[in-house]
Amino acid sequence: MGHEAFQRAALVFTLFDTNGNGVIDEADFDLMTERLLLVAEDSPAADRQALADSLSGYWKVLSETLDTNGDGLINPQDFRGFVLNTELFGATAAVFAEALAVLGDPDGDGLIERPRFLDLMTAIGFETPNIHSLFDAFGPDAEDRITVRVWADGIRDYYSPEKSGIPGDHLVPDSF
Ligand SMILES: [Ca+2]
Ligand SMILES: [Ca+2]
Ligand SMILES: [Ca+2]
Repeated sequence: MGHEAFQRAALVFTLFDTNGNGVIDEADFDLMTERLLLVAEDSPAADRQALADSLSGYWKVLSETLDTNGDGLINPQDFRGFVLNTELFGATAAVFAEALAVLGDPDGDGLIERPRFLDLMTAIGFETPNIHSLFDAFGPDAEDRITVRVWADGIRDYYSPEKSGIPGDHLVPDSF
């Protein structure tokens, strides 16, 4: 796994540690779900449910594979092992990627406007300048929109250990 992928993985850990106590547990996923659904109040109920399901599924995979001592907590060392398991990590991330990208498109026209993208990514915990850089790297159209497909693919790439020099690298702060 390249340096960029390690940095992206480390950033994912800090983001999923939503309450910032240094470990990931189920409460972090509940909080992340709550924050995203608050942004996506106008999305169809099925899309909102899909997001909630994808995050609870994510937690289920994490806890079943990484919480070896069964205390309900996952530390950064545990998490690194998961990220190296590309098959498991990729499949889990792909479900989340689809569900998250769809929340960017409440009217279902396949396009995501920048403010919505900013709100969702802010809810996850990314920094504003990094979010704008990422959106720009996705090549928005003349009306400053990207497609759901481009974003979903971008999220999957973000989680792919073999990828480097991708738009998602814009999410890793220079100081990270
Ligand atoms: Ca936590
Ligand atoms: Ca544990
Ligand atoms: Ca739309």
